[in-house]
Amino acid sequence: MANADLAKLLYEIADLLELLDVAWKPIAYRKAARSIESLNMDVSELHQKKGLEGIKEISGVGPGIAGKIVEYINTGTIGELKKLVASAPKGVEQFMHVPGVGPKKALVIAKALRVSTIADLERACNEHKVCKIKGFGEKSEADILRGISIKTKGKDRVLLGAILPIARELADHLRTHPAVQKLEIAGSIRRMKETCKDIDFLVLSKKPKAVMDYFTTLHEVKHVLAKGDTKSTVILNSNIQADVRVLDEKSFGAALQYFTGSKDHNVALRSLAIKKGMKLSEYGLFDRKGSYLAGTTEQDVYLKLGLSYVEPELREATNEINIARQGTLPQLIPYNALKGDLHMHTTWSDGSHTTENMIRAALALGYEYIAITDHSRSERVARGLDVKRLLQHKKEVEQLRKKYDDITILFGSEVSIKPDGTLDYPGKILKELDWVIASVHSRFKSPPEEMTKRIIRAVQHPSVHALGHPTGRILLARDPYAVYLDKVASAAAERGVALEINSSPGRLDLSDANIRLAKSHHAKFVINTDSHSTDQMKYMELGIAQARRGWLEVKDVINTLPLKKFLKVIQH
Ligand code: DGT
Ligand code: CA
Ligand code: ZN
Repeated sequence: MANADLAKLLYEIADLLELLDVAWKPIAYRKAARSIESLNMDVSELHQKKGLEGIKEISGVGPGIAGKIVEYINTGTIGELKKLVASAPKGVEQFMHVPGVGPKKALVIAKALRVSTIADLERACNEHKVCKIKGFGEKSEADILRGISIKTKGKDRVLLGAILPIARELADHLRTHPAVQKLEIAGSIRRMKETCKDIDFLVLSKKPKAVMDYFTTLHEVKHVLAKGDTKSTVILNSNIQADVRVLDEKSFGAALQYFTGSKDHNVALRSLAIKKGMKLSEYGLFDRKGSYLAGTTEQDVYLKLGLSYVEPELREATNEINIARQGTLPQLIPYNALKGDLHMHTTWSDGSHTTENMIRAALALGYEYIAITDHSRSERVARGLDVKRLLQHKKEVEQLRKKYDDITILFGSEVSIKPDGTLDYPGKILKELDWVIASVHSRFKSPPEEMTKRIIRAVQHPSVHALGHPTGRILLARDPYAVYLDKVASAAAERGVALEINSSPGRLDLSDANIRLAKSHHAKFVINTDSHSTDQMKYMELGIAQARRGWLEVKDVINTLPLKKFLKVIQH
């Protein structure tokens, strides 16, 4: 059982209690939800081992909530939640999950308009009924519409960070079957797109029927939607759809090319083939008379079309085909190019693991250097460090350096950028730090001129080395804030401040398009995980993928530098 599912229910109870104007309890439920989220073991396992007492030992979980948790472990539901949902006016529960609405507004809307479905609410916004409710305006109406579109658009997509491990595990499982000679993951996952709709597998086999039988009866499979001779579609236990296609040797490469997409890349490639008097399909590349030219490997297909090989991450029809014709595609940054991770949190602020745990994890990954960057003092919910605790933490790091001399540990901070563009510690304190990331954590809704000015002011501060998650977006949940990134990138480039590519699966901020934009303004980049626990350090791969989708090379990314050079570059 996933702790995340339970935490979600607890958050929901908190929201509903708040809606019903119950005092204190919402805070208690949220606190418990947060502890469950960052718990290092499965709650049901904990319950099995230690019973109710074990649950009560979780920090922030009192006896009342512990009882609810045990109820969830035993029955899969919480009676209290059902009761609360029933007592809230119809529709409220759905509305409050629309980004930008929340419990309070949801209640007002449901009462004022007597609407009970998201579709009704959308219609009411379009008919300008919402802006007429007391306390709402045209801006909040537009916000709600945007929230609905995020919610419905994102419905069928899954974060790459969530689908990739599922796809890989299933791929490994399928590869064990003797009839499977070769298996590749195609589609948006192979392109490492930040969100994906489904899993596309391609299998090379002489025994398609055996492969179909095996695939459709795997224990990971919940429903079989279609089972054919060479293609099947299933829904996995994780509710994700997966397709398998079986191919023969001669068309495996052509099919891999075709089913990797993107659709737009394929359209451009096919029209190039036509121009050259050839025909390209998922079965192969053929000449005018229909004789087979290529198809066993993707490389052959691109080569015969007169192109250099196009890496999957570049196949988005952003001009890669023209540039491949000239043979001048970038040498993309390799997946093993990074020498350090420069954004991570510890138990000093809102991380789940100690500084020492994080250092050990970084050592295990073979890094030459890392930076410890807990939150600054204004981030109260994230237990940001006041000056006194910051200096205490620094002492701890100085001690740990003696114990771990195989890795260079920079002592830094993720310092919040205040609304006026000043930083959350005085200049004298910032000078004590080896590495400073400046990030926006508040007032996301300022007009773009203001936000741009605010961020540029921070970037120009002499102590800042990097700009954290530069657009603040949360995938499938929150739009980026409005900011003129070209101007920010130029200012950063001028000051030698790196723009972060935050590898956290729900951020991947900067986006691929923004990376290209920033690069065109001569910005340099740093790829970090922003880990809040040791296991999140593995997400670096996603940030590198994003950098590759943004056409970056080794020279664009400062944490590809070996230690000495890196330290030189960050000296201001
Ligand atoms: P997704 O699944 O929405 O995250 O994105 P993809 O790119 O994986 O799309 P999907 O699964 O619908 O199809 C996989 C690839 O197959 C797609 O990238 C290109 C190719 N493909 C599928 N349908 C068509 C089509 O109608 N025309 C063309 N040219 N290619 C297609
Ligand atoms: Ca797909
Ligand atoms: Zn952070």
